[in-house]
Formats: sequence, structure tokens, C-alpha cells
Amino acid sequence: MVPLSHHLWRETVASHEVPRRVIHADLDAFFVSVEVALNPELKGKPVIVGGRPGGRGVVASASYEARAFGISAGMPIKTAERLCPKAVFIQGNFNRYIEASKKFMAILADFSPFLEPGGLDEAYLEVTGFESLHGTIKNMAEKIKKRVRDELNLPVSIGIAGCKVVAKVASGASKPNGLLEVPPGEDKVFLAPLPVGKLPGVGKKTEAVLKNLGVRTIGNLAEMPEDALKSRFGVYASYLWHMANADDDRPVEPPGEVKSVSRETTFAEDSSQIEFLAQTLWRLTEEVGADLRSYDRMARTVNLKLRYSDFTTITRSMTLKQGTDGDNDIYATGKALLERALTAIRMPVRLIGIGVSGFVPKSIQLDLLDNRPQRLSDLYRVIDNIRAKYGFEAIKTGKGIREDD
Ligand code: DCP
Ligand code: CA
Repeated sequence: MVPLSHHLWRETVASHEVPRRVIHADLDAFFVSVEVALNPELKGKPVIVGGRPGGRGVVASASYEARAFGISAGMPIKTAERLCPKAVFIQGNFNRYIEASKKFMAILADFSPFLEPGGLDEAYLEVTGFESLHGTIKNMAEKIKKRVRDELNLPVSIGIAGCKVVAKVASGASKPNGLLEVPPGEDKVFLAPLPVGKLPGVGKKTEAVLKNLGVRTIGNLAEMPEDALKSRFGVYASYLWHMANADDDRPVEPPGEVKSVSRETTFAEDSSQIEFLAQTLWRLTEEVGADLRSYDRMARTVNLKLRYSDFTTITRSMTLKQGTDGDNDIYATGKALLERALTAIRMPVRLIGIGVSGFVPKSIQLDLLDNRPQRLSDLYRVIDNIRAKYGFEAIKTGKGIREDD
């Protein structure tokens, strides 16, 4: 499905006066639930994922059975052990959670192309006008819950409302393993009686300040004059007040596509030395190339940025015939641009930067006579992998060695 541009789509919906519907889905006791899914013996027990027992770590996730003992995320493991000595303590495995997260997001993406992850285990879905596909939005939410249960063996709570903030509060209010729909037009009355601490963004500190102002419920906050909040909360006041009033037209925004990659550095001392500038350029190019390859993209345009000692800043770019993801190509183009710029403006340089843009899909180069591009691409991948494991400094290629090394 090709997603329509969000604006086009929202306008179409608005013209039909379909009430806006937003889903917020959040996995229950995420890290713990992944462990329970792998080891069903843990089901129904107080389980805690966090640092080693007896160690200095904190609780990352606690099962609802553990929460009954007063255990919560962020609490030192030692305290949790005191509150519930018989709890099962698990150190956890982050890779497992990443895997589960990917599968969870993939299921959600089957229900709406307008998906905004809010972390590993939660996401918003814009589902306005999607009723006809599933009967009702509530049916749709039930289907999501069933797929997450059947395919991942994980419990998920879902809130449905007319805006993001209310959908999120609703999913929280429905936990664990809940489903709560706030009917169209009732967002504000739903929020009003809830304790103000339930509003996303209101932490313990804000809650205490609000309490001193006599604000206990979200409804109390909604009724405060916005100006009275400004003196206490500054720019944050307006956000809080609008959220409390369920006045939230923030769109569900899929994560932005990366359109360019660049690196730059400012020197301790300005320099006009071509060798030094070129070495720096190579070092920055390697980082840009690694980034580009990590996105699995090729780029056609190479951009060079220079700032001179008098702070004049120039950018120069060159577009190649074909896309590349190779450090050598990017560097050669960048260096040509650098040489040209240095001849044109004879002033010491205080900053140098290189970047690529104009991304094109990755194509395998089928050059039968010359497989050099493919071999180089393979080499860069090997280098990227080693650096990902051992750090960028683990491998240094010839051109990047600086005078001070
Ligand atoms: N997390 C963490 N440290 C914290 C809070 C959370 O490492 N202080 C991790 C572990 C959680 C995951 O993030 O499993 C998701 O955080 P949530 O706040 O959504 O908490 P849970 O999913 O564990 O519980 P629930 O959503 O049911 O309240
Ligand atoms: Ca969660």
C-alpha cells in the first residue's frame, strides 16, 4: 500500500466529517512478558527483569504479580528483593526484546501505514476512517490483540480515542491486557476525573508542584487559567494545558526517512595545508560511508562544506552518474571539490565537513569485466562490522592517520 501524504489524507477525511480515531498499543510488562513467553513456568509468578540479584542494578520491568508487592521500574534490585524475596530475578537479554519489538511493529503495520513507534513496546496508529475494513475500530483492536497473542504470545493493552494523548492514557488505564475505547467526543470528560499524574509528561516533580496549586485531577488542570501555569512551567505550560483539555492535534508521524548523511569537524587551529585537510576529509568520509551503508543506501551527490578563518562558509557539491556507497568514491569526489575550493579561496580553513545526499536504491553492479566496485563494497562491509563490534578506532585505514597519531 502506498501511503498517501498525511496532509492529503487528513483533509479527505475531514471533508467527510468522520471522527478522528487514534490507537495507542503498549505491551504489558514488556521485558518480563518476553521472558515468560520463552519460559511458561514463569507465568503467574512475580518476575523481575533487571540487574543481577544482589548487585547494584535497578528493576527494568516487573510482572503485575511482582507489582502487587510494591515493586516498580527504576527501583533498586536490592529493594525489590526485600519486598519480595521469592520473586524470580532475570538479568534479561536485550537482543530478544529488540526482536520482539520488530515483530510487534510489523503486526501493527499490517493494520495502518500511519504508524509511529514511541519506543520498543508502544506505538500510535492513525486509524481514522478505517472502520469499514474491520466493522469497528474496536474490532480492529481485538484483531491486533489476537495476532500479538497468537504470534508472539505477548499481552498488549490498547487505547482508542480521538487524539494521541487520550489514546495513550486509555491504554494505560486498561492495563493489563486491556482494551478501552473512549467514544468520539468524550475525550475531555474521560480525562477529567483521572489523577493528574496519569497525564503523559507529568512526572513526580510536576505532580508535586501541581498539588501545591490545588490541582489533583486532569480536570482541575484543564480548568486552570493557562497564564497561571506559565509562571510555574514556562513554555511547558501551554503543552500541559492543551493536553489536559484533550486538545491534541499532533499527527501520527511515521519516523522520518533519512535524506542525507554528513560529518564535520572544527580544527583547534585553522589550516591551509592540503595534506592535513585531505586526511581529515578521509576520516570523516569513512564515518559518512559507514552511516550510508548502515541505511543500505547509495548516494549520488557528494557535498563539501568549508568554513574559513573569517567564518565565511561555503558548500560545494557534485553529482555522480551512478549512486555509490564506497568511501573511495565519496572521498575522491570530496577531494576534487576541496582542491578546487582551495585554489579559488586562499584562506585558512577552520571547519571541514563532508556529506552525501540524493539517495538512490541500492543496485548490485553487474560489471562483468571489472568487479572492483563489488569487492570494495564487500571490504567496506567487513570494516563496518568490525567497527560495530569493537569501535570505530579498531581499524584505521591508511588515509585517516593523522599527524598526531
Ligand atoms: N524499561 C527500563 N527501565 C525503566 C522503564 C522501562 O528498562 N525504568 C524498559 C523495560 C520495560 C520496557 O522498557 O519492559 C517498557 O517500559 P514500560 O514503561 O512500557 O513498562 P512495561 O512494559 O514493563 O510495563 P507496562 O507497560 O505494563 O506498565
Ligand atoms: Ca509497556
